[in-house]
Amino acid sequence: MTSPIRTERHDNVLVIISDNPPVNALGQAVRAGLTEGIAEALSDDSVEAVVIRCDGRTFFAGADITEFGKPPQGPSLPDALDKLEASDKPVVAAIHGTALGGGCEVALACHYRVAVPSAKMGLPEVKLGLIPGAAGTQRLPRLVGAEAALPLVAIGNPISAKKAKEIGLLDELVGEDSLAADAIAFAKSKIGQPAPRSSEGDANQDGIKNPDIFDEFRAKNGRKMRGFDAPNAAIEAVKAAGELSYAEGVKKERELFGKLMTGTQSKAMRHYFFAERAANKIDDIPADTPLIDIKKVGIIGAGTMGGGIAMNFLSAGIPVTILEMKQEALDRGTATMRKNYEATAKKGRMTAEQVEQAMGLLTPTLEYSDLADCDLVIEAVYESMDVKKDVFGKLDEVVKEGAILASNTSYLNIDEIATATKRPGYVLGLHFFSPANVMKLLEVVRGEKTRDDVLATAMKLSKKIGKVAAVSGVCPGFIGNRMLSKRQEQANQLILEGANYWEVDDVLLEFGFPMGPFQMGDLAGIDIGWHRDPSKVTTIREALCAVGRFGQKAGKGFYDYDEARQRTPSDEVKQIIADFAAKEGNEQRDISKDEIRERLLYPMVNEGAKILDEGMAQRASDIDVVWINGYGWPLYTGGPMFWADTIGLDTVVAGLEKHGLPVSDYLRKKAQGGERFN
Ligand code: 3H9
Repeated sequence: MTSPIRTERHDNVLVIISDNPPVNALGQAVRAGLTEGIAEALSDDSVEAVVIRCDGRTFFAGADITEFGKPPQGPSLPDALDKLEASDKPVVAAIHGTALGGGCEVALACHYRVAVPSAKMGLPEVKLGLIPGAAGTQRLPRLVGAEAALPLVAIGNPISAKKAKEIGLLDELVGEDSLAADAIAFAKSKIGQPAPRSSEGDANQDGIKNPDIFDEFRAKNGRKMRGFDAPNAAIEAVKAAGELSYAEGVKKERELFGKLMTGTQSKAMRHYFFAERAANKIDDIPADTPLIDIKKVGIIGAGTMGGGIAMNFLSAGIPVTILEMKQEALDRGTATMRKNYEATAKKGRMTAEQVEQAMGLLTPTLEYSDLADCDLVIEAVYESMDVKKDVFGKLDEVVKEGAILASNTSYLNIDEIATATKRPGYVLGLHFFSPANVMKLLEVVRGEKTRDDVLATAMKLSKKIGKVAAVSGVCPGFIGNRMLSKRQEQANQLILEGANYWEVDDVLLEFGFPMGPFQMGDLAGIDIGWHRDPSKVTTIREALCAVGRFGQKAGKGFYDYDEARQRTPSDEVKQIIADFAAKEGNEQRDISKDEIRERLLYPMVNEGAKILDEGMAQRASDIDVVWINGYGWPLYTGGPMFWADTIGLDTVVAGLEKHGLPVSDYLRKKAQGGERFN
């Protein structure tokens, strides 16, 4: 097998080049090649400096994740990097693309780092439930200080080359198109100088002088880190870099890394990494299916949903024409979009110029005919089959041939909507989640007649607008809401049987959800879909509406809210529920947290199994992607289906049976066969 590493001589500089597509992951052959390259440089007296760079789209994007969990094959990355750093000839990392994880650690072990301005650097291991394992947690703080290292190691977002230069992670920015030559020139300029080694630096004194930075960091990022093991280990490792010798610090890192690698969280998060990428692929559609060019998008409805959807395209530089029925609604919708952009700019995530750029791509209109030249039109109008069919009929008349017509419906039948047009092949569902400019998930609903190129275009477009897409077949509620309804059924039933509604919420919070079903109800508004007749009470929600408890916006719903929107359980609601339960003839009893958790979550797994059995989801991991991105299922459990695999499908079946809940044949068969979903 040919090595992915080759060397080139440029005068007295040896250039070690990796060519390991797609992302130059640091697999065994790359590590071996790097080690050989350094040995070659050291054994040749005519070589006076070394450059390490990569071909293809990026510098090393990290360790090869597919090797994790398999027996290790030497040389290990830490060993390879120690050899590299020990070189007495200057070694320069020449960075383009993304130097991530192990790739960033390669750069840290080099004596110097230069990069093109578009490059990014980072240690995203926490996103895989890990911390850097090739001394990154020890070299980085020594190089840039603990305070600058903390967010990189414990939050894991990459930083721009400019920022990397500012904090001292990069020595020099070089020409965007002249990296190879500039890096060689840089290396030559360092010949004869003592090699600076980041394992020997001591810039981390900031963490010693002000040890509070660690607690402050924890306090500031507590919400983001809640439930995750890796960020705390990351903080511990960075702290150790200040307190221990380099060798002891590395030992500490190795211990923490090893524990995380064998734990359940990292397994789940690595599952998710590949799940997200798999979800974008459609099994029965060839990868080279020609796509439809989407140069202009139409949106129908400038309400919260329509406006949010439009912002996705505007932010990606795609012009949008947005249609409303009345000028006032159009003005209100456009003003809200501007306000949202300006709020983002205030937080420093956009420049004022970018706000104007985005808004400049928006054309508001009251005329259907203005949508004629759109390549894709998405309707986000009222959830009624008649209304949707009417809209699609009109669209079919005015919008050019070959354009895609999409519905943002969250549960209506796309096939029926498509019958209102003469182009059912060009109809599909694009189910965005609210707030649509923020939530990552896009459920792409494949109708019976949806053409391959239409679906493939939607998947590609989803990436362009920064969404994580998963395909669903046509069924009520698609993947996400269909499973949610099973959880909601149990939540409603549990409070009638005696569980306190705040306990139901708390069980889900403890599991790792950002909120429970009753908090969610309060946030969305209890009065959604209410008939507005206080004398007609057939559900608990109607009983709450009847006494003006409409949710957070009214200051009271299931909970009472104070000025800071802090919730407190309400005696009034407790009484309403008890009265309602008595009226329905429900016997009240104490219900344990375990029972609550099992009854909320196991029926979802059962529904997920049915969705798979019916072919409504392509793969179990797609269901995990939907729930993690659309409903706040905790990432560190890997999603509902991976979580079920982790606790065992037989456990789920036994739990469902214990609580007298239905078990699908598909789930039962899998459990009996000792199989997993993923
Ligand atoms: C680490 O480094 C641990 C060390 O500290 C310790 C060692 C001791 N390995 O995302 P894309 C595949 S942990 C294997 O669609 P993009 C990916 O599955 C690692 N495969 O492209 C996909 O395959 P397919 C720390 C990998 O342009 C294909 O490459 N590093 C790896 O949208 C294209 O990927 C990270 O966590 C990998 N490391 O984004 C970085 N990375 O085509 C992880 C990618 O079959 N990677 N693949 O579906 C990324 O964030 C993105 O891939 C990147 C490119 C930004 C680089």
